[in-house]
Amino acid sequence: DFSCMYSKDLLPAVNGEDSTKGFFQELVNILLNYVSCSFRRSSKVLDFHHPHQLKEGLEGFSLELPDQPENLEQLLVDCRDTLKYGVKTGHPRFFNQLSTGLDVIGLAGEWLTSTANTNMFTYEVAPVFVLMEEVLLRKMQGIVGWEEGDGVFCPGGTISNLYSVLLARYYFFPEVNTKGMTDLPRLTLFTSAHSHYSVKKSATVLGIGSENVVVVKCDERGRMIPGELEKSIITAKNEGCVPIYVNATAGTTVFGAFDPIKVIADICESHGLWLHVDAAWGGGLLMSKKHRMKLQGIERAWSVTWNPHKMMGTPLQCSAILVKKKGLLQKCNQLCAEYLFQPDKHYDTSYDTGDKTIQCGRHVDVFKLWLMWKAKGLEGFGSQVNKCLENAEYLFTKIKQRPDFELVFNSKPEHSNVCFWYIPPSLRNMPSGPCRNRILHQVAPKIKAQMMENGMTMIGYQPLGDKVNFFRCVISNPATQTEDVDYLLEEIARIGQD
Ligand code: ABU
Repeated sequence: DFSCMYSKDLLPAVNGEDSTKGFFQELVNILLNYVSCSFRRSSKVLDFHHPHQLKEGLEGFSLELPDQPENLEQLLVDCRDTLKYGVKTGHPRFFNQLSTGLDVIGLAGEWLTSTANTNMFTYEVAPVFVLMEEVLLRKMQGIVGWEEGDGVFCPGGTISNLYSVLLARYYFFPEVNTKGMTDLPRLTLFTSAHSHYSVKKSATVLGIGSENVVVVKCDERGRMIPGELEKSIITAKNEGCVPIYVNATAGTTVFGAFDPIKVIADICESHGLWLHVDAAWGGGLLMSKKHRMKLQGIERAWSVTWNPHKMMGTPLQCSAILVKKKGLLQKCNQLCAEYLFQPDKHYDTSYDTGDKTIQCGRHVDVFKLWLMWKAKGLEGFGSQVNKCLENAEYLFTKIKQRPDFELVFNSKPEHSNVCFWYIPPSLRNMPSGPCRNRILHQVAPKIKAQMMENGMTMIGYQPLGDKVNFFRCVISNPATQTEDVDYLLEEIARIGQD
């Protein structure tokens, strides 16, 4: 009976072993029930409540913190309710984000990681995890096509991209670490109009300034136009700026486009620029024999962002920055804090990887990926990726066949992003133009709002450039089947009838 028990009755309390076991068993039941529900199509993806409703408290679930301890039964109820009012991102009908799915082995890895509760900064407190990170980074570098390299797992693609700009700036101007930006010329970065906002954010964070990020034009599919890049670099130089860095995206966030890396690499080479490939989303395709050619030229990058928590289905978060030049991360970031990185330790201190990073404490993000890799192998990941892209192609074909949907662009998706509008009956015969666009812009948000209230599926929308709000379906969940794709379209059409 947990209603009479409190956290003080659990370990390390004397005789606390049985109560701890019992408490965990109850918790595991809650988690297992959630996992099963997540895969059940009849269960909801979400049970939506507005922020004020959750803040006010719901049926015994309160976010407020007490002064007096609450009993274990209440804590178990709180755990159950936390999951109940959340979003089942592992549900086969959750299409809202690039990171989806609920990989059982990955989840086991995450549980173990939390149980171990250690820090990645030194070998002495994370010996196995530090070596696993080395093994994973080496494997990923090999798949990119490098013979050697460096890298680190960090908190998400934005931070990985931040590392790439940080390293590029340090590579060309190492004095920046001591003198700051004052002695530096006006640096310029280049990235495409469809790239992730993190390149601009990096420029802001690093004091380069977002106005010094040149946004290069894309073709209609969202791929950087190399000729435009070359022109922009020449213009920047003529204006007295100093170009240092080009970001090529492998799998843009909205369209899933792949920039032509080989041609961009030629341009970078001829101008002596750092080439970064943001493959946060598209990196997973390197695992597939069928699709890896979409990243041709990535081996010529100086750094690569690759997020296994996206296309490879690793639980959040798991993002790597890979760096071609060995030792640069360490040189750029080390401050040799003596309380952590003592040089006179009795083991090989090159494994105290913490000083390579911009963090101090660092979460263990590698074990779940290492375990998944053991479970699936390269081939298993490859099949997983292939299946997601097949489902995306299925969706693309279905939309093409239906008169009530319209594709944002007509060519086959390169990644698993499919972008489309739902056209309500009243708009179907209206000529295209500002009036139709104004109405169409409101359609996706209205459908999404109703969809979230119903809770049976979830998909994102956004405007982009001159395109009014459209849906972006992304498929990265291996649990998703064609029947789920059909369901999504039917649900949109059903809600969208006017
Ligand atoms: N960092 C990009 C994630 C965006 C998305 O899931 O839609």
